[in-house]
Amino acid sequence: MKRIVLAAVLAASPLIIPAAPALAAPPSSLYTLVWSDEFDGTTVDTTKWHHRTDVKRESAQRPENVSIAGGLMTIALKKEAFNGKEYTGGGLISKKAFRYGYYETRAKITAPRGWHPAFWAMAGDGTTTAPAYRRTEIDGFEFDMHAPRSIHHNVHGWKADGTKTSRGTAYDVGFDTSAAFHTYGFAWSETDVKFYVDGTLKHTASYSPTCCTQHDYINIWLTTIAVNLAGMDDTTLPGQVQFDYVRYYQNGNYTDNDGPTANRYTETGSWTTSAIAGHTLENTSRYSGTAGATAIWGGWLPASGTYDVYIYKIVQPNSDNNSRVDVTHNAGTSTVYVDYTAGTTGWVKLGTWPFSSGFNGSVTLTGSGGGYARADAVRWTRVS
Ligand SMILES: [Ca+2]
Ligand SMILES: [Ca+2]
Repeated sequence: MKRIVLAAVLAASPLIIPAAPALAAPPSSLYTLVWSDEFDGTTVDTTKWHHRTDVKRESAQRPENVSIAGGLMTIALKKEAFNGKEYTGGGLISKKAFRYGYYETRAKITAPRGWHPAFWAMAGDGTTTAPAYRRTEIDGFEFDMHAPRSIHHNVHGWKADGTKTSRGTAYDVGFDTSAAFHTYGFAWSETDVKFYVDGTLKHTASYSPTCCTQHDYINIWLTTIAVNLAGMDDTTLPGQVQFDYVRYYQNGNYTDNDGPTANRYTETGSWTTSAIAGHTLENTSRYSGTAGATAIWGGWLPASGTYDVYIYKIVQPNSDNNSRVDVTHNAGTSTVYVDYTAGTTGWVKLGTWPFSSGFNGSVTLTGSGGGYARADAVRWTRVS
């Protein structure tokens, strides 16, 4: 009966549903939102954000140019003298740094010729775009507004000397970025970066660090500066770039013995820092020749579920040929023995087990004394 009534209503009043922009989302349901700002307040949440305050190219960046209202973060683009420049821009840089996962924003860009709006990620705090420690740079979008429909997706690997290697693309984004909000996302994994616009995969760039792109931790930048690549158009200033939200999702996690996750790493017995690099190329591993010395990686999981668990094995002739690895998970503790003298350096899958969300589970490596036990990193990758 209800079905008939509904059908009658639909027949009587034909519904015209406007075409909505595609809803963007992470690449799979195995990703969980772990950090975001919806910009719902009235001021910048300074527990989450640094202001961009550098002076670069044609503009100086000012906190005064960033405002939060109506669920949006707006960067005002002005012609005004400040810090030696004729223009001012601005932006926000997340205080928290992230690694692999899916990053997404929704933005509307009303910026004239000469400006450079961007949604990107790189280690830094906004006081400079060239900190000595920057390594991976991923550009979810960059526009140079003399060519306002040309979107750039890049992966740069910065070296300590300020040079870089780059991979990327530019193409016609297919719409007027000032006419409506669109979503822009990128999924960073150990081996590639996938770029999305309005939920559609547009480009895949390889990520294969050898010298300068280091699996490091990156901060999210939502910024606009003046660059004057082909003239400045001041006739429509002040311009603005608006962000509806920024969201970061993970489908697993890592615990390393260096970097921001090192606080989940502990040791017992005698360990020494090795000159041998681990998974993160510039960072070192640890070793112990003492039978019974342990290295412990604590877990932090983005969601309850089933995870593949891996340990990073550093193969050397003098390594421990029988390290005991105990994995504590929701179904108990499972023991695996790993020969660090055999095979190739890289991730070794220990097994697949259930874990709860949050701080949960651990991996403990125990040296046998039969060569040096070597400790670096553990990885959890959600599979269901
Ligand atoms: Ca919002
Ligand atoms: Ca390490």
